Amino acid sequence: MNRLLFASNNRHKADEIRAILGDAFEIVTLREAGIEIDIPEPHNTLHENAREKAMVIFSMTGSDCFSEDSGLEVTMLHGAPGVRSARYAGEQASDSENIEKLLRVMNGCTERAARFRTVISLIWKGEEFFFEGECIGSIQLERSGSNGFGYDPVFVPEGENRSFGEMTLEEKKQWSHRRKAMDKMVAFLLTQTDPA
Ligand code: ITT
Repeated sequence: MNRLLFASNNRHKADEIRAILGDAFEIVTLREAGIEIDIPEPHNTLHENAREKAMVIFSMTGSDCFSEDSGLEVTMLHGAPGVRSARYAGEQASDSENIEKLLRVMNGCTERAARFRTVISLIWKGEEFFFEGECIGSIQLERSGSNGFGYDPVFVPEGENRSFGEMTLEEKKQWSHRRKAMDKMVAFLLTQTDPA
């Protein structure tokens, strides 16, 4: 099985990515690789932050690795919280505090369109490749469900009436921005490696 180092400290992302990949690749998180690091995300774009995370880990390990930066972009907020999604309500904000702020800022708004975006940076044989995915949807008036992470309890993908927070990993996968970006990375890797 092919092993890939995932430059992330977010266990929810790792769980989702494992559910997406099945047996084709073995994902090793930073913690599992014994790497304790909180990589800064100082940039204004998902691409630059994804690159930063992958490059830091590649320069430490020399191993093929990938990272991903994701964000929620709300139309009426001109794309906010965007790259600041994890820190929307403050540097150490919890998921619940971020949702609370979002619902407060959007209080009374009838225009609730939003999308999730993921950008993956893969460092493969010393070269960098980007893969992107998005999921269009809307922000509910209230939370529902407790599955997933981040803004899942308030985000409803277009074509569904349940939030991501009400879905299993398998159900979220059908709609997920992360799955769409991962599919592109896997398609690329399958042209490069033997998944057997
Ligand atoms: P790493 O950088 O260690 O990978 P992180 O949690 O800091 O983990 P990001 O910088 O990419 O990850 O921040 C993404 C934030 O966007 C995340 O904390 C959530 O608030 C939100 N987010 C991204 N994808 C999401 C999803 O599928 N469901 C709900 N919220 C999501």
